[in-house]
Amino acid sequence: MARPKIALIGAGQIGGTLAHLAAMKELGDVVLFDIAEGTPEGKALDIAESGPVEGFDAALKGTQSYSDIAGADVCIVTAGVPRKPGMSRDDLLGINLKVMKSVGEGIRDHAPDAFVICITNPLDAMVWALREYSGLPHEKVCGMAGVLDSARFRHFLSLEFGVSMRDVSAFVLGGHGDTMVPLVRYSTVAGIPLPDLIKMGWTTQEKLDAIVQRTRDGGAEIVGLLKTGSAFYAPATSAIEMAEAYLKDQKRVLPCAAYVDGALGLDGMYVGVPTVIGAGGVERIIDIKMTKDEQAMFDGSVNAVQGLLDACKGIDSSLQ
Ligand code: A3D
Repeated sequence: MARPKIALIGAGQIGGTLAHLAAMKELGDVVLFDIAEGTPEGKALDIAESGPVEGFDAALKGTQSYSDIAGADVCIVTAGVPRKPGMSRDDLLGINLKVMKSVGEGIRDHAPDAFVICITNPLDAMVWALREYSGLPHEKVCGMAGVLDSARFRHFLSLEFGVSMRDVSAFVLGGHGDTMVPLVRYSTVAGIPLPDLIKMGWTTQEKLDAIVQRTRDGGAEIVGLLKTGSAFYAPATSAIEMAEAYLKDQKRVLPCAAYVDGALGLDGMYVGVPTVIGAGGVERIIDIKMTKDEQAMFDGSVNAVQGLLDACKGIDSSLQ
C-alpha cells in the first residue's frame, strides 16, 4: 500500500516543523507548498537529508504548484501573514482571507478528499472561510487551537502540582484567543477534578485563576519572548496529533475548531469544541452541559467569533 500523502500549505516556521515531525513519525510522504520560491524546496531537502541519520522512510518535496498536492490525504494550512505593528485586525483579516481563497480553491481542485486542518489566524474565522472557499464537507475541515491551548494549560498545571504532564488532562472550549474558555471543572490530575484539588490543598483558587489567565495569554507570551514571530513547535505538534488521529482512525477525543450545528446551542458555526477525530474526519461533537457561568463565558467567545465572521462577510460579499 502506498504511503499516505501529507500536503503542508505554507512552509514557514510551523510548516517546516510540521514537515519535520511528519517525516520523523513516518506519517507519510510530505509535500511542502509555499509561494516563497526556494523556501519549501530548501526545507524539504534539508529534512530529507536528515533521513539517513534518523532512519525514516518518507519522501519530501517542496513546490510552488498546487498540482503537486494532488490526492493528498491530509492538508495542513499555515499560509498567511502574521499581524505586524500598525496593522489593524481588519487589515490582517483582509490579507489572510485572500490567502484562504487561493488555498481553498487549490485544495478543492487538487485534493478534494483530504482532511484539512487550518492553523492560520484568526483561526475560527479562517477555518470557516477555508471551508467556504474549498466547498469540502464540514466534517473534513477543522482548525487547530484547542489541542495547543489545552497543552499549554496542562503544562502550567503540571508545573504547579509537580506531577507528570501525562497525568494532567485539560479541557478548553470556545474561540482561540482572549475569549477561550478553559473548563476547570473538567480538567483533572489522574481523574481528580481541579476544584477537588483546591479542596485538597494542592493549589488555591487565586493560583488557578492565574494559570487560566496565563493559558489565555499563551500565544502572546511566546510572541513577547521571540519578538520576531509566534509559537511554532507546540502548534505544529498539536496539528500533527490531529492528523495522526485521522490517518490512523484513532477516534481521539480532541478539542478543535469544528463546525457545530445543533450541539451546544449553536446553529452552524466554527468554534472550539470537544470532538472525536477518526477516519471520517470530525466524527462527533461532544455536546457537554455547561454551568451558567461557563455558558456565559462560552457565549462571549462565540460572540467574538461571530464578530470576525461578520467582518469577513463585509470584506468579501461572496461569503454569506
Ligand atoms: P510564517 O513563518 O510567516 O509562515 C507563513 C508562510 O505562509 C510563509 O512562508 C509565507 O510565504 C506563506 N504564504 C503566504 N501567503 C501564501 C499563499 N497565498 N500561499 C501559500 N503560502 C503562503 O508563519 P508561521 O508558520 O509562524 O504561522 C503560520 C500561521 O499560523 C499564522 O497565521 C499564525 O498566526 C498562525 N498560528 C496559529 C496558532 C494557533 O494556535 C491557531 C498558533 C501559532 C501560529
